[in-house]
Amino acid sequence: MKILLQTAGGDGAAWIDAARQALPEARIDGWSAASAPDADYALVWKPPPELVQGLKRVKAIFNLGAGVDSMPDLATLPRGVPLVRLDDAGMAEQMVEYVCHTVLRRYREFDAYVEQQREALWRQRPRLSKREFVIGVLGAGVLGAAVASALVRADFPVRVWSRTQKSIAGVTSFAGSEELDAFLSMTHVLVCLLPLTRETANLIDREHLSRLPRGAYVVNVARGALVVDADLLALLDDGHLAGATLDVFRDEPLPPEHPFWHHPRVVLTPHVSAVTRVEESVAQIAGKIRRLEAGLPITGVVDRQQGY
Ligand code: NDP
Ligand code: OXD
Repeated sequence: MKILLQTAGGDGAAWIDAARQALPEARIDGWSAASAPDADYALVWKPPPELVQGLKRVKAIFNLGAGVDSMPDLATLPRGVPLVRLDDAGMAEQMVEYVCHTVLRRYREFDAYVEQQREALWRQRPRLSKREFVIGVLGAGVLGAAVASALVRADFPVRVWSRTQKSIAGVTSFAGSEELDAFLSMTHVLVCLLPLTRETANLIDREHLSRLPRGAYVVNVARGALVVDADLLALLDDGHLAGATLDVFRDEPLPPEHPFWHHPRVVLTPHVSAVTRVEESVAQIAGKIRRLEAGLPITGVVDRQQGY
Protein backbone atom coordinates (compact mmCIF):
# COMPACT_ATOMS: atom_id res chain seq x y z
CA MET A 1 0.00 0.00 0.00
CA LYS A 2 1.36 3.46 -0.95
CA ILE A 3 0.57 6.52 1.13
CA LEU A 4 1.42 10.09 0.26
CA LEU A 5 1.73 12.59 3.09
CA GLN A 6 1.80 16.36 2.67
CA THR A 7 1.68 19.08 5.33
CA ALA A 8 1.72 22.83 4.90
CA GLY A 9 4.21 23.59 7.69
CA GLY A 10 7.69 22.35 8.59
CA ASP A 11 6.34 19.37 10.54
CA GLY A 12 6.27 16.88 7.64
CA ALA A 13 9.02 14.65 9.08
CA ALA A 14 7.15 14.16 12.39
CA TRP A 15 3.97 13.16 10.49
CA ILE A 16 5.86 10.75 8.24
CA ASP A 17 7.64 9.14 11.24
CA ALA A 18 4.35 8.71 13.11
CA ALA A 19 2.60 7.32 10.01
CA ARG A 20 5.42 4.83 9.38
CA GLN A 21 5.08 3.58 12.97
CA ALA A 22 1.29 3.34 12.82
CA LEU A 23 1.20 1.68 9.37
CA PRO A 24 4.38 -0.42 9.09
CA GLU A 25 2.80 -2.39 6.25
CA ALA A 26 2.60 0.74 4.06
CA ARG A 27 5.15 2.68 2.05
CA ILE A 28 4.86 6.31 3.11
CA ASP A 29 6.37 9.17 1.10
CA GLY A 30 6.25 12.94 1.19
CA TRP A 31 4.55 14.57 -1.76
CA SER A 32 6.34 14.74 -5.10
CA ALA A 33 4.90 14.83 -8.60
CA ALA A 34 6.24 11.27 -9.02
CA SER A 35 4.63 9.89 -5.82
CA ALA A 36 1.08 11.16 -6.46
CA PRO A 37 -0.20 9.08 -9.40
CA ASP A 38 0.07 5.65 -7.75
CA ALA A 39 -0.73 6.64 -4.14
CA ASP A 40 -3.50 4.52 -2.55
CA TYR A 41 -4.20 7.09 0.15
CA ALA A 42 -3.28 10.76 0.52
CA LEU A 43 -2.93 12.52 3.89
CA VAL A 44 -2.95 16.26 3.26
CA TRP A 45 -3.26 19.69 4.84
CA LYS A 46 -3.90 22.72 2.64
CA PRO A 47 -2.75 20.80 -0.45
CA PRO A 48 -1.78 22.71 -3.58
CA PRO A 49 -4.36 22.02 -6.34
CA GLU A 50 -1.70 20.30 -8.50
CA LEU A 51 -1.17 17.69 -5.79
CA VAL A 52 -4.85 16.82 -5.79
CA GLN A 53 -4.97 16.77 -9.60
CA GLY A 54 -2.03 14.34 -9.60
CA LEU A 55 -3.90 11.73 -7.50
CA LYS A 56 -4.95 9.22 -10.10
CA ARG A 57 -6.02 6.16 -8.13
CA VAL A 58 -6.46 7.14 -4.46
CA LYS A 59 -9.05 5.25 -2.46
CA ALA A 60 -9.48 8.10 0.07
CA ILE A 61 -8.07 11.52 0.87
CA PHE A 62 -7.54 12.31 4.57
CA ASN A 63 -7.58 15.95 5.66
CA LEU A 64 -5.13 16.50 8.55
CA GLY A 65 -7.59 18.72 10.40
CA ALA A 66 -11.28 18.98 11.27
CA GLY A 67 -12.14 21.83 8.89
CA VAL A 68 -12.00 21.08 5.17
CA ASP A 69 -12.34 24.71 4.06
CA SER A 70 -8.62 24.72 3.25
CA MET A 71 -9.03 21.99 0.63
CA PRO A 72 -9.12 23.13 -2.97
CA ASP A 73 -12.67 23.43 -4.36
CA LEU A 74 -14.35 20.19 -3.25
CA ALA A 75 -15.91 19.83 -6.71
CA THR A 76 -12.43 19.41 -8.23
CA LEU A 77 -11.46 16.45 -6.01
CA PRO A 78 -11.47 13.05 -7.71
CA ARG A 79 -15.08 11.93 -8.02
CA GLY A 80 -16.31 9.08 -5.82
CA VAL A 81 -13.22 9.26 -3.59
CA PRO A 82 -14.14 9.87 0.05
CA LEU A 83 -12.67 13.00 1.62
CA VAL A 84 -12.23 12.24 5.31
CA ARG A 85 -11.67 14.82 8.03
CA LEU A 86 -10.33 14.36 11.55
CA ASP A 87 -13.11 13.81 14.03
CA ASP A 88 -11.93 14.81 17.48
CA ALA A 89 -8.49 13.09 17.51
CA GLY A 90 -7.67 14.93 20.74
CA MET A 91 -9.23 18.25 19.71
CA ALA A 92 -12.51 18.01 21.65
CA GLU A 93 -10.73 17.96 25.02
CA GLN A 94 -8.70 21.04 24.09
CA MET A 95 -11.74 22.87 22.74
CA VAL A 96 -13.66 22.12 25.95
CA GLU A 97 -10.78 23.52 28.03
CA TYR A 98 -10.53 26.69 25.94
CA VAL A 99 -14.25 27.45 25.80
CA CYS A 100 -14.93 26.56 29.46
CA HIS A 101 -12.05 28.81 30.52
CA THR A 102 -13.48 31.66 28.45
CA VAL A 103 -17.03 31.19 29.72
CA LEU A 104 -15.89 31.00 33.34
CA ARG A 105 -13.63 34.03 32.91
CA ARG A 106 -16.63 35.96 31.62
CA TYR A 107 -19.14 34.58 34.14
CA ARG A 108 -16.83 35.23 37.13
CA GLU A 109 -15.88 38.65 35.65
CA PHE A 110 -12.13 38.14 35.77
CA ASP A 111 -11.59 40.85 33.13
CA ALA A 112 -13.46 43.36 35.29
CA TYR A 113 -11.31 42.37 38.30
CA VAL A 114 -8.13 42.80 36.24
CA GLU A 115 -9.27 46.36 35.49
CA GLN A 116 -10.09 46.95 39.17
CA GLN A 117 -6.64 45.70 40.13
CA ARG A 118 -5.03 48.20 37.74
CA GLU A 119 -6.82 50.92 39.70
CA ALA A 120 -6.03 49.29 43.08
CA LEU A 121 -9.79 49.11 43.61
CA TRP A 122 -11.16 46.68 46.23
CA ARG A 123 -14.77 46.11 45.19
CA GLN A 124 -16.77 42.88 45.38
CA ARG A 125 -19.06 42.73 42.40
CA PRO A 126 -22.55 41.18 42.82
CA ARG A 127 -22.58 37.59 41.57
CA LEU A 128 -24.22 37.08 38.16
CA SER A 129 -27.15 34.69 38.00
CA LYS A 130 -25.99 31.44 36.46
CA ARG A 131 -29.54 30.51 35.54
CA GLU A 132 -29.70 33.56 33.29
CA PHE A 133 -26.20 33.16 31.89
CA VAL A 134 -27.20 31.29 28.75
CA ILE A 135 -24.48 29.86 26.53
CA GLY A 136 -25.34 29.38 22.85
CA VAL A 137 -23.13 27.13 20.76
CA LEU A 138 -23.34 27.54 17.00
CA GLY A 139 -22.59 24.08 15.59
CA ALA A 140 -23.36 20.88 17.47
CA GLY A 141 -21.03 18.45 15.74
CA VAL A 142 -18.09 16.62 17.24
CA LEU A 143 -16.63 19.72 18.91
CA GLY A 144 -19.79 21.76 19.51
CA ALA A 145 -21.53 18.83 21.22
CA ALA A 146 -18.49 18.16 23.44
CA VAL A 147 -18.35 21.82 24.47
CA ALA A 148 -22.12 21.99 25.08
CA SER A 149 -22.04 18.86 27.28
CA ALA A 150 -19.10 20.18 29.30
CA LEU A 151 -20.93 23.45 29.94
CA VAL A 152 -24.04 21.53 31.04
CA ARG A 153 -21.84 19.64 33.53
CA ALA A 154 -20.70 23.04 34.83
CA ASP A 155 -24.43 23.87 35.35
CA PHE A 156 -24.81 26.54 32.67
CA PRO A 157 -28.03 26.74 30.65
CA VAL A 158 -26.89 25.65 27.17
CA ARG A 159 -28.49 25.81 23.74
CA VAL A 160 -27.06 24.69 20.43
CA TRP A 161 -27.89 25.65 16.85
CA SER A 162 -27.21 23.28 13.99
CA ARG A 163 -28.57 22.32 10.59
CA THR A 164 -30.45 19.31 11.95
CA GLN A 165 -32.17 18.89 15.33
CA LYS A 166 -30.02 17.39 18.14
CA SER A 167 -30.68 15.40 21.25
CA ILE A 168 -27.91 16.16 23.75
CA ALA A 169 -28.64 15.63 27.45
CA GLY A 170 -29.48 18.92 29.18
CA VAL A 171 -29.14 21.01 26.00
CA THR A 172 -31.88 22.88 24.12
CA SER A 173 -31.59 22.32 20.39
CA PHE A 174 -32.40 24.85 17.67
CA ALA A 175 -32.11 23.99 14.00
CA GLY A 176 -32.12 25.76 10.68
CA SER A 177 -32.27 29.42 9.68
CA GLU A 178 -35.88 29.74 10.87
CA GLU A 179 -34.79 29.07 14.49
CA LEU A 180 -31.62 31.16 14.46
CA ASP A 181 -33.17 34.38 15.76
CA ALA A 182 -34.86 32.58 18.66
CA PHE A 183 -31.53 30.92 19.49
CA LEU A 184 -29.63 34.22 19.44
CA SER A 185 -32.20 36.27 21.35
CA MET A 186 -31.46 34.55 24.70
CA THR A 187 -27.74 33.85 24.25
CA HIS A 188 -25.34 35.68 26.58
CA VAL A 189 -22.18 33.98 25.40
CA LEU A 190 -22.15 32.97 21.73
CA VAL A 191 -19.61 30.25 20.95
CA CYS A 192 -18.95 29.62 17.27
CA LEU A 193 -18.08 26.04 16.30
CA LEU A 194 -19.48 25.93 12.77
CA PRO A 195 -17.53 24.78 9.75
CA LEU A 196 -16.79 27.43 7.12
CA THR A 197 -19.00 26.67 4.11
CA ARG A 198 -20.94 28.57 1.44
CA GLU A 199 -23.87 28.69 3.89
CA THR A 200 -21.97 29.82 6.98
CA ALA A 201 -19.46 32.36 5.58
CA ASN A 202 -20.16 35.82 7.06
CA LEU A 203 -23.09 34.44 9.06
CA ILE A 204 -22.04 36.32 12.18
CA ASP A 205 -22.79 39.77 10.84
CA ARG A 206 -24.39 42.95 12.16
CA GLU A 207 -27.91 41.59 11.73
CA HIS A 208 -27.27 38.40 13.68
CA LEU A 209 -25.02 39.98 16.32
CA SER A 210 -27.74 42.59 16.93
CA ARG A 211 -30.17 39.81 17.84
CA LEU A 212 -28.00 38.91 20.87
CA PRO A 213 -29.05 40.60 24.11
CA ARG A 214 -27.17 43.79 25.00
CA GLY A 215 -23.97 42.92 26.89
CA ALA A 216 -23.50 39.55 25.12
CA TYR A 217 -20.04 38.09 24.57
CA VAL A 218 -18.72 36.36 21.41
CA VAL A 219 -16.24 33.48 21.25
CA ASN A 220 -15.02 32.38 17.81
CA VAL A 221 -12.98 29.19 17.81
CA ALA A 222 -14.02 27.90 14.38
CA ARG A 223 -13.02 30.02 11.38
CA GLY A 224 -12.44 33.78 11.04
CA ALA A 225 -14.50 34.18 7.86
CA LEU A 226 -17.69 33.20 9.73
CA VAL A 227 -17.56 36.66 11.31
CA VAL A 228 -17.78 40.03 9.57
CA ASP A 229 -14.95 41.81 11.40
CA ALA A 230 -16.23 45.35 10.80
CA ASP A 231 -19.68 44.43 12.16
CA LEU A 232 -18.22 42.81 15.26
CA LEU A 233 -16.04 45.87 15.89
CA ALA A 234 -18.98 48.25 15.37
CA LEU A 235 -21.13 46.39 17.92
CA LEU A 236 -18.25 46.21 20.42
CA ASP A 237 -17.70 49.94 20.02
CA ASP A 238 -21.34 50.94 20.37
CA GLY A 239 -21.61 48.85 23.57
CA HIS A 240 -24.09 46.26 22.27
CA LEU A 241 -21.46 43.56 22.78
CA ALA A 242 -19.38 43.39 25.96
CA GLY A 243 -16.38 41.69 24.40
CA ALA A 244 -15.02 38.88 22.29
CA THR A 245 -12.47 36.11 22.53
CA LEU A 246 -11.15 35.22 19.09
CA ASP A 247 -8.86 32.33 18.19
CA VAL A 248 -9.35 32.38 14.42
CA PHE A 249 -9.20 35.11 11.82
CA ARG A 250 -10.07 35.78 8.20
CA ASP A 251 -6.36 36.30 7.49
CA GLU A 252 -3.88 34.31 9.54
CA PRO A 253 -1.50 35.38 10.94
CA LEU A 254 -3.69 38.34 11.90
CA PRO A 255 -2.12 41.36 10.10
CA PRO A 256 -0.28 43.71 12.51
CA GLU A 257 -2.52 46.66 11.57
CA HIS A 258 -5.79 44.82 12.33
CA PRO A 259 -7.86 46.66 15.00
CA PHE A 260 -8.49 43.39 16.91
CA TRP A 261 -4.88 43.41 18.15
CA HIS A 262 -5.30 46.44 20.37
CA HIS A 263 -9.04 46.49 21.00
CA PRO A 264 -9.60 46.85 24.77
CA ARG A 265 -12.42 44.30 24.78
CA VAL A 266 -10.94 41.68 22.48
CA VAL A 267 -8.87 38.79 23.80
CA LEU A 268 -7.10 36.94 21.02
CA THR A 269 -5.03 33.81 20.62
CA PRO A 270 -3.19 32.57 17.50
CA HIS A 271 -5.38 29.61 16.38
CA VAL A 272 -4.47 27.40 19.31
CA SER A 273 -7.83 26.49 20.83
CA ALA A 274 -7.48 22.90 19.60
CA VAL A 275 -4.28 22.00 17.82
CA THR A 276 -3.93 18.92 15.67
CA ARG A 277 -2.04 16.24 17.57
CA VAL A 278 0.17 14.10 15.37
CA GLU A 279 -0.01 10.81 17.32
CA GLU A 280 -3.79 10.83 17.86
CA SER A 281 -4.49 11.95 14.31
CA VAL A 282 -2.26 9.32 12.71
CA ALA A 283 -3.73 6.61 14.96
CA GLN A 284 -7.25 7.63 13.89
CA ILE A 285 -6.33 7.68 10.20
CA ALA A 286 -4.48 4.34 10.40
CA GLY A 287 -7.58 2.78 11.97
CA LYS A 288 -9.76 4.18 9.19
CA ILE A 289 -7.42 2.99 6.43
CA ARG A 290 -7.55 -0.51 7.90
CA ARG A 291 -11.35 -0.38 7.99
CA LEU A 292 -11.50 0.82 4.39
CA GLU A 293 -9.12 -1.96 3.33
CA ALA A 294 -11.48 -4.40 5.08
CA GLY A 295 -14.48 -2.90 3.28
CA LEU A 296 -15.93 -1.43 6.49
CA PRO A 297 -17.60 1.99 6.88
CA ILE A 298 -15.79 4.89 8.57
CA THR A 299 -16.83 8.12 10.27
CA GLY A 300 -15.77 11.62 9.26
CA VAL A 301 -16.53 11.37 5.54
CA VAL A 302 -17.22 14.87 4.26
CA ASP A 303 -20.54 15.53 2.54
CA ARG A 304 -19.30 17.44 -0.50
CA GLN A 305 -22.72 18.93 -1.12
CA GLN A 306 -22.90 20.44 2.38
CA GLY A 307 -19.18 21.30 2.38
CA TYR A 308 -18.32 19.80 5.78
P1 NDP B 1 -18.68 18.88 12.63
O1 NDP B 1 -18.76 18.70 11.15
O2 NDP B 1 -18.65 17.67 13.49
O3 NDP B 1 -19.88 19.81 13.12
C1 NDP B 1 -20.34 20.87 12.39
C2 NDP B 1 -21.63 21.39 13.01
O4 NDP B 1 -22.03 22.58 12.32
C3 NDP B 1 -22.78 20.39 12.88
O5 NDP B 1 -23.55 20.37 14.05
C4 NDP B 1 -23.59 20.96 11.72
O6 NDP B 1 -24.97 20.66 11.77
C5 NDP B 1 -23.39 22.44 11.93
N1 NDP B 1 -23.63 23.18 10.67
C6 NDP B 1 -22.96 23.09 9.50
N2 NDP B 1 -23.51 23.90 8.59
C7 NDP B 1 -24.55 24.49 9.18
C8 NDP B 1 -25.51 25.43 8.75
N3 NDP B 1 -25.52 25.92 7.50
N4 NDP B 1 -26.45 25.83 9.62
C9 NDP B 1 -26.47 25.33 10.88
N5 NDP B 1 -25.58 24.44 11.37
C10 NDP B 1 -24.63 24.02 10.51
O7 NDP B 1 -17.38 19.76 12.87
P2 NDP B 1 -16.44 19.81 14.18
O8 NDP B 1 -17.30 19.99 15.37
O9 NDP B 1 -15.48 18.70 14.17
O10 NDP B 1 -15.60 21.14 13.88
C11 NDP B 1 -16.25 22.38 13.67
C12 NDP B 1 -15.26 23.38 13.10
O11 NDP B 1 -14.34 23.80 14.10
C13 NDP B 1 -14.35 22.85 11.99
O12 NDP B 1 -15.01 22.86 10.74
C14 NDP B 1 -13.20 23.82 12.01
O13 NDP B 1 -13.42 24.89 11.13
C15 NDP B 1 -13.19 24.34 13.45
N6 NDP B 1 -11.99 23.92 14.19
C16 NDP B 1 -11.18 24.89 14.73
C17 NDP B 1 -10.07 24.53 15.45
C18 NDP B 1 -9.19 25.56 16.08
O14 NDP B 1 -8.10 25.25 16.54
N7 NDP B 1 -9.62 26.79 16.20
C19 NDP B 1 -9.70 23.12 15.63
C20 NDP B 1 -10.63 22.19 15.05
C21 NDP B 1 -11.73 22.60 14.35
P3 NDP B 1 -25.52 19.15 11.65
O15 NDP B 1 -25.01 18.44 12.90
O16 NDP B 1 -26.98 19.30 11.64
O17 NDP B 1 -24.91 18.57 10.41
C1 OXD C 1 -8.72 22.19 12.19
C2 OXD C 1 -7.94 23.30 12.77
O1 OXD C 1 -9.64 22.44 11.41
O2 OXD C 1 -6.89 23.02 13.39
O3 OXD C 1 -8.42 21.04 12.52
O4 OXD C 1 -8.33 24.45 12.67
